[in-house]
Amino acid sequence: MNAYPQTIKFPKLRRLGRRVSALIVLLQKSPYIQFLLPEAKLLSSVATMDAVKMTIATVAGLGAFDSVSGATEVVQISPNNGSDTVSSDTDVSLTFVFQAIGISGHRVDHFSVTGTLPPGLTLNPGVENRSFGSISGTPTQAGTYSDIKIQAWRSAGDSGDYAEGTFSIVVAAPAGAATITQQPASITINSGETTSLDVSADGTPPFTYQWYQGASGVDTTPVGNDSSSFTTPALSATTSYWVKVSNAANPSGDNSNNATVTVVDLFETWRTNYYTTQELADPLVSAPTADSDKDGVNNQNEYIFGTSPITSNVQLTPNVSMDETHVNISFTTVIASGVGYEGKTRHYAIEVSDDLQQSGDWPVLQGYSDITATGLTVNAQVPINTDPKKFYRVRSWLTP
Ligand SMILES: [Ca+2]
Repeated sequence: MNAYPQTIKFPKLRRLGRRVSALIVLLQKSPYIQFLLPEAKLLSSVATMDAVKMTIATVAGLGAFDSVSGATEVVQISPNNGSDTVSSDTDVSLTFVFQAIGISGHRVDHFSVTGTLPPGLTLNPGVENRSFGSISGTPTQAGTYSDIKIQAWRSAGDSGDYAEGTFSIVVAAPAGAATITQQPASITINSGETTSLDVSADGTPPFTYQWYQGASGVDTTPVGNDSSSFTTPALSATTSYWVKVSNAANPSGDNSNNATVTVVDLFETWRTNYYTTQELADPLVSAPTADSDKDGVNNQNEYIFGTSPITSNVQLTPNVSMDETHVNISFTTVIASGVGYEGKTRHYAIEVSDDLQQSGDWPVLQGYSDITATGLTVNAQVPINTDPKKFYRVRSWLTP
C-alpha cells in the first residue's frame, strides 16, 4: 500500500550531494519513464488534470514501487492516494485512478469491477497491458457505495492470476442539497386501515416530494402528493413505499429507504381462532361467505357482530314491540374485544324502510345513525305514524 512517494529514500539521495539532480534526470530517462508514459496518455484521455498530476507523482515513487515484493493488490492513486475510500461530489466530474502493484512485469491485461458503482460512473475500457486503470464520470446520486471490488487480471478473461482491492466510493451531496434526515418508518396496520408515512429532509427549501409504491429506487408507481407526508389508501396486503426528496441543489433527489406497511388481517386471526387447520383449508366451512353453524349469518358477519361462527346463537336479534303510540326497538351492544378485534370498535345503526326488499343501505333512523358499542342496551322509541308498514333493522360494522 505504501508504495508511493513517501517511501523514496531521500536520505540516501541526499548523501549523494550535488549528484542528486543528475540522478533524477537519469531516472527520468530510464525505461520506467517509458513504462508510465503510455498510462499518462491513457489517463489524460479520460481524466481531469488532477489525475494526470497524480500519475506523475507516482513516477517519482517508482523506485519504491518496484521494491514491493509479494504484494498483489489494487491501490488507489487518485483522488485519495492509498486510501480505501474514494471521495467525490454529486454532479462533479470524478476520475478514480487505481494501480495494480506486485504483479509480475507490472502489466495488467484488463480490470474488472464488481459491486454497484454510483450512477454516472463507469470503468474505462481499453486498459490492456497497463498497471493503471480508472473509473470516471459524473456521479449523480449522493451516497456511500461500498464493496466495490476492482480486480486486475494478468490474462484475458476473468480467471487466472489477479490482484484486487476493495473500495468505497463516497458521493457527497452538494451544498444545500436535499438530504433525508428522517426516513419514513415501517409500520403494522390492520387490514382495511390507512396509515401516514412521513419524511424529514435537510437542505435549502423548497423541497419537492414524490412518493412511490414499491422498492426504493423503483419509480414506476408514483403515489400521493408533493408533501412530506403520505397517507396510504386502505390496505389489505403488505405494501412498501419510498419517497424521493429533491430541491434546486439536488435535482436528482435523495431516495429514502423502504417503508413497509405490514398489513395484519384480523378477520384471518379471528377465523384461525375458531377453526382447525383442516377446516381453515375448506372454504365451505371457514370462508367469509360460509355459514358453518347454519344460523343464517355468514362468517364475515359473525365477525362483525361478535358472534361465534361455530355455535348457532343470534345475540344481535333486536327486540321489537309496539304500544299504542310507539314502536320500541331494543338490543344490547357488544364491545369489540378478544382475538381478532385488536384496535377495533364496533358500531351500530338502526335503519328503516317501507320496502323489505330494498337493497343496499337503508335510510338511518334519525338519532341512531352511529351507536358505539358500550355493552349497554339501546332502546329506541319510534312514534307510530300513518304509514301502512315499516321495516326496521340493525346494522353493525367495525372500525377502523
Ligand atoms: Ca353462522
